[in-house]
Amino acid sequence: MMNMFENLRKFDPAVYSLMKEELIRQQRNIELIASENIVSVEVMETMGSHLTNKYAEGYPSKRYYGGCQYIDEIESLAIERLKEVFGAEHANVQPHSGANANMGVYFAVLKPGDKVMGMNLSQGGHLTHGSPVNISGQYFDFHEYGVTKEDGLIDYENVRKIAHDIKPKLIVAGASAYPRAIDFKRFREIADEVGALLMVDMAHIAGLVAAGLHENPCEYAHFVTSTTHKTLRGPRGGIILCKAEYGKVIDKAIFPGTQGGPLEHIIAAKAVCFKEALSEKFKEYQKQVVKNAKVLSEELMNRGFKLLTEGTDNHLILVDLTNKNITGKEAEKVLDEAYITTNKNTIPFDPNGPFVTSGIRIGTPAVTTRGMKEEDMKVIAKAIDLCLTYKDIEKARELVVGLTEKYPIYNEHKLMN
Ligand code: DSN
Repeated sequence: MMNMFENLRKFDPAVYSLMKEELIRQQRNIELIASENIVSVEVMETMGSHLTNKYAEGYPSKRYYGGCQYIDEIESLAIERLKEVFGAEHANVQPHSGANANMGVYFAVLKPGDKVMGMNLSQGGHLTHGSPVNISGQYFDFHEYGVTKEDGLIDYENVRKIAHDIKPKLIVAGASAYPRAIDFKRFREIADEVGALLMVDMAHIAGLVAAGLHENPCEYAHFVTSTTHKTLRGPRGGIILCKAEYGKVIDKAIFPGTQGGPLEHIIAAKAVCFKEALSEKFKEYQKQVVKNAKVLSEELMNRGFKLLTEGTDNHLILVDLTNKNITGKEAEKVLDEAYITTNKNTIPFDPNGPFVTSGIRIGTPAVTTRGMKEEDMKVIAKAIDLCLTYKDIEKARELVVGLTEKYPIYNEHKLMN
């Protein structure tokens, strides 16, 4: 079978060999980072194509460059498929990332200094939801809400209270480390009570929403942003969905507001991802992601691990390590030695800072793409326990290698020799 990167191998052995090392790492390791996934070869082929040669500033049939007739069709296809996946009225497929998508919405509806509400980063929010180190927190007057100490769930009454106190122009809902379903309807009610707009960043759960396994924020929010590479399993990139009345202002905020030329090779790969997301197979995949996360959370709890909210409704689990005498940073390192990839993560009210943390975040999208099921989650829980409780890295590694050899990635396609 043909090596997909044969020309690169001959021309640039330095880059080729590092890419190969990374492929070996991906094959050997159990990928539990909740925001990562493994794209199809079809998505990968489209990303690595000649479409990267084309400039196409503007939008389909309104470009600032000639020669865009096929690019226009590709981008229109991506837009129509995306609208169908989420039942949205308007879609913009040009944001280069989730951060750019969020910035696009802010630029569309806010002025510097405007009041906004977002979820506290160390309680599950996102950097771009008003963190003081991010442009969002520096240009806008963000006020944070969070979860309760008692149960780790979003404190909706407190959200309402803050909203009434400060009267924000925009409320941002959505999280990057929250294991439970988010009540978008309730967020919209609160927004309406104070005359605010509602933006939902559904990056983590977009695949679940597409499969009907989580309430669809498009029903309630004025704006919905997402990445395309997490549970949605597409190329690395961003999208914005909105009500038709905001279509023009959103498009303008992305181009020319905050971006230049769109990445049409990525937009084409997004179109391929959306076609995948419309399939029955994709729904089955997402169901398995959720089932796997449930089993993994139960197995971890049975083994004495403390989980935020004592379980999960979605694809991710937040492990509170405070009873295990190990920090998140140390746990990430120990697990990596056993070929288990996770990320350290703050837990709500974390006594340690963001570089050390007291938790790890675990997700099932990538292992599910490899074909792993409930029985395999039990093996993963055992391997994690061996690492973090019994410090038996060698035994854990044996379990991991057993699994990753059983479920190879890109098996039928020879990517690299
Ligand atoms: N950095 C992503 C994550 O890991 O959740 C969010 O953008």
